[in-house]
Amino acid sequence: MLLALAACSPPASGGGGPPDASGADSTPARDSGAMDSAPSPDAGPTDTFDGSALTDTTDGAGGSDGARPYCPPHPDVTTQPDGAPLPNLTVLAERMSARATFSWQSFSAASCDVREERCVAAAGCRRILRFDLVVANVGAGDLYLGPPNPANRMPPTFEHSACHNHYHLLGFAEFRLFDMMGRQAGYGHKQSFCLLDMERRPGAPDVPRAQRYACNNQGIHAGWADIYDRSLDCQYIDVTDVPAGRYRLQARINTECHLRESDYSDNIAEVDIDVPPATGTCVAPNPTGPCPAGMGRGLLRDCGWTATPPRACAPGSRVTLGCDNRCMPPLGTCAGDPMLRVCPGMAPCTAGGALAANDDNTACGGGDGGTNTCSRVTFSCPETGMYTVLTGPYQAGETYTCDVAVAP
Ligand SMILES: [Ca+2]
Ligand SMILES: [Ca+2]
Repeated sequence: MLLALAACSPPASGGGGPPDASGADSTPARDSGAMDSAPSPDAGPTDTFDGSALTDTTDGAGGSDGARPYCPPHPDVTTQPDGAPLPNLTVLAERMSARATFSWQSFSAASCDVREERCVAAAGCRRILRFDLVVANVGAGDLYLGPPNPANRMPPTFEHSACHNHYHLLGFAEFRLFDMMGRQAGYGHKQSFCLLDMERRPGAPDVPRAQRYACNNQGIHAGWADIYDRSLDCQYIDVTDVPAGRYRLQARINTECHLRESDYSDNIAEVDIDVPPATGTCVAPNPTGPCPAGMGRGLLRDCGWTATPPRACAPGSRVTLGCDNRCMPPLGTCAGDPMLRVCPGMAPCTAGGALAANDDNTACGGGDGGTNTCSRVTFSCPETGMYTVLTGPYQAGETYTCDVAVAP
């Protein structure tokens, strides 16, 4: 299913942080390109948490509108008819800390996290605090964005990501870490690509049982929640330089107020979190090794792949291959939701070193809510005249078939 999700590789655990209860990803697969993150390096705007949590100190504009405490005057992009009940998004604070983990991760300079999103301060070995962001619609009406297409994804609200090849909704969420003196110690920034129904909220009246919105028709139904799993790109704060101690983790959503809501005062959640002393360090990613709990999702993961025997090609020639018998011309066979990565030479490679990679061949059928979850890539044969194809399921451990064929 998706385009570019889970980030990189899953290094050694960094010490005694909050227990990683999960063991397995409990969240449903985000159906399609999911989301991403954003430009804004380590520092980001500064803010303080105490007192004026609802008063923006960075964006300047806005503040005077009582109904939108920190909203700059941006247009909203939702499409509720006039008079229809409005949605109300809120962050579930307890879910931020419930599965928080500290770990070391090696970021290549070519990774989207570094190259475009700048979610970490620099390439190399970084210590990151990963956590889930659960955004519930507790309002009376649906949040509705509709199909993601260029017609309604134009600047300044939406920005095209060359790295992930899809449109980012700007100003979806910001994360900050404060010390107990209220000083900002870390910053993260995420831009949603895909808002959808992922979890039905218990207890809400008249909540439909079936998911209504997905990546091809985006929104969050009243009574449902969207989940940004901790394994996703940029769903973290870089804490490499943060000393051990108690901190306050803050998430703020709909920061630019592009999404129209009935209440903007509940868009900030804060939870205390203990940063343990740093231990361990990055371990070299092993693309064909097992995936640590919660980290085995998406095209960029560096675990859970299966290597196929090296193949030869004519250096410089264009090679197309795939396990995609749902597009013309058919190539190989596909079942489930496979992915492909092509590595130069005769050994498995990390995401940053790949010649090409693909989750869903969206050229036909579409992966984002469409029907084609099969994979196909085209790349230039490297100078060595050898390449190695890795295959794997979108979600590590799931059943899939990816019998690769090379186009004649
Ligand atoms: Ca709200
Ligand atoms: Ca796929």
